[in-house]
Amino acid sequence: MTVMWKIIHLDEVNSTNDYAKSIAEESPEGTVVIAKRQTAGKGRKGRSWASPQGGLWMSVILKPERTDPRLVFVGALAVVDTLADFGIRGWIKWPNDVWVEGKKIAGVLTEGKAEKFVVMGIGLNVNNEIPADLRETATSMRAILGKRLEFNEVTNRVLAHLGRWYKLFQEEPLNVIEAVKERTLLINREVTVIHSDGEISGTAVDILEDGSLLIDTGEVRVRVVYGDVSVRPG
Ligand code: BT5
Repeated sequence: MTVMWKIIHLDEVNSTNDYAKSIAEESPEGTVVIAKRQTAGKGRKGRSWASPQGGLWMSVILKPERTDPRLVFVGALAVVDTLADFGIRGWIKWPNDVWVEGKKIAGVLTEGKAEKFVVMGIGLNVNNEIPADLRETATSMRAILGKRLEFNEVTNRVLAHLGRWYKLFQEEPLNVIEAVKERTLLINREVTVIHSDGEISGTAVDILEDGSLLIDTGEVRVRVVYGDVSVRPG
């Protein structure tokens, strides 16, 4: 079923994800919260997400039949396709980042309440400044194209692609996994996966049907379900 989007626009909020979670149970699927600025934008594991004016900070309320961690890929794919519409080549860095020209341009954070709702937060640097401490590692659509973009056009594109990938995901999640594999940076690259209890280094060889990353250490093949992947240079 195609989702109808209903957008709530806010000037400022701590985090669109937190706001969306607070209204999720009584809101229909397809409710979208967009804020001009977030004062406490968040990434995974308590990290912060810089959210000055000019970027797309949005959270989408979804109500899939089952909670599925692979849903995060739907957000990343929507961003990659949006970038392509504006002539930018983006890559998915498993599991939840989008990179352009060696820098991070977007991140996806899914949260939720099992069997009730999923809130998919997407942060995409569009026209915003990149804070000084992130300039080595982050970029924006404006920085890549050398011009400001029509913000609403970017938002509409993200939502259109999101609706399409979400529908495909519900019909057949494996199509989504295949699409991620085609757009990922990591396959055949040397990676280091940082876990809560250590690190594994090796070659990323595949993304499996369950969305996990398969690493070949030279001795064994390890399936990484969730982690922080850093691509080792060289
Ligand atoms: C993410 O976390 O990449 C998920 C980011 C999700 C942000 C959206 S915005 C709308 C919604 N509301 C929220 O509160 N959050 C979501 P993670 O993989 O943990 O990456 C976080 C790291 O990315 C930080 O530690 C920084 O190194 C870097 N970072 C922070 N802000 C950035 C930015 N604007 N652009 C690029 N990199 C950034």
